[in-house]
Amino acid sequence: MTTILKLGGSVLTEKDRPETVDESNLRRAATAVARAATVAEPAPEENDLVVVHGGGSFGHHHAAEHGVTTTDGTRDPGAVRAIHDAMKRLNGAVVAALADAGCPALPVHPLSAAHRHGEGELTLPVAVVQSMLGEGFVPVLHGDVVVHEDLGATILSGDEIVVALGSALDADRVGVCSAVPGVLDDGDVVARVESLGDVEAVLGGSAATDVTGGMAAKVRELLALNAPAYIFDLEGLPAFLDGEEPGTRIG
Ligand code: IP8
Repeated sequence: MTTILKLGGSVLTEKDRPETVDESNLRRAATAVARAATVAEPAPEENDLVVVHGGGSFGHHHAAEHGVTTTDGTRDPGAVRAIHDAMKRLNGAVVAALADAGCPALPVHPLSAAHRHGEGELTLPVAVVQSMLGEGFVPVLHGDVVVHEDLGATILSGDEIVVALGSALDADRVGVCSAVPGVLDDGDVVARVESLGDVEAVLGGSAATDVTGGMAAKVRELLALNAPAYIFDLEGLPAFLDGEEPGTRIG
């Protein structure tokens, strides 16, 4: 069983304070992940878990400062390093929290392996992730800045990594732990979204435009996966890791 879990940057960091980890949320998430990675049932060797985390107040802060997005690139190596180094600091904090909780976590930095080319297609080699899983480790990847043919370097979001890994590893389940308990329709969690039509119907009745756009984009990407995906909040994380279906099921 292969599970991919995205821990949202808005869960792990304090969004409005540059480079500030939300220590209590991080500890909560790490405890739940460590438990799932080490429980006897199913045996850890039959239970491959890959963690991906977002940028929160680390990557996004520096990306905005340098005007770098998923489509606006930079050729300034200092800007690339500033964004990447911030993400490495957050990744270090996440891996350390997982390790403290007893999880065999190891860092994987996309800048050193992934790139975009052609029309923006992503190549993300997964051999190292597979080897880590084979040896019982829990790889921890993160949203990053990556080299982009003809644009210098652009942002690679954690969501894109989740989708790429989902296909490449033929994942059985995908979980996205976000700041909200699922796809919301007038404050109520929608149990299941099965098509783009459902997304539009539901998110049409939702709150702020930027939040809606973010959630709609997330849902659209997750619908492209073969595996069922779930969007939930920290409250739902232990249930997801136990094989239950918290929040909204996508697909
Ligand atoms: O928070 C973005 O990842 P996301 C990573 O998953 C950077 O969109 C470097 C801003």
